[in-house]
Amino acid sequence: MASEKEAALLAVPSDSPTIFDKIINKEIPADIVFEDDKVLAFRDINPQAPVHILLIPKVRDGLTGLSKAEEKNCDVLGRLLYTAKLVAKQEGLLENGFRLVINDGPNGCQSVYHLHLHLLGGRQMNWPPG
Ligand code: TR5
Repeated sequence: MASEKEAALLAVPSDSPTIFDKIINKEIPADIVFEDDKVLAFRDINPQAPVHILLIPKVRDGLTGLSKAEEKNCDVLGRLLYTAKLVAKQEGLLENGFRLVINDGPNGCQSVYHLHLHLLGGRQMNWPPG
């Protein structure tokens, strides 16, 4: 069976509803750490660090990925970044730092086509990323 990342390499970019819509609509459970009217943040099911949280816009509005961003999306993009800082603080990551990642498209290893930020922390990160 293909791993999540192998599946990502095979994933076809699509505008169809994703698993994140079900999480937004509370049709499937998620470990939600932050929610307001625009942004939802929940723990990644397959964490790559002691803290691994996904931040998503609650309304996708065409944002299958960052490459689809338009000027009309600037407010929610800013809100996502600022919320990442709030959640990093909530998770105790401000002192030692953290990493934000946006995977985009097949080369970026994106597997879920609903824009999301990965907030990773709680360990030393490496550079360059794989
Ligand atoms: O590969 P990209 O950047 O698209 O990231 C998608 C992320 O969604 C991966 O890190 C997955 O581990 C994560 N993911 C996938 C599912 C899922 C999830 N995180 C929380 N809850 C999840 N559920 C319930 N189902 C998933 N298929």
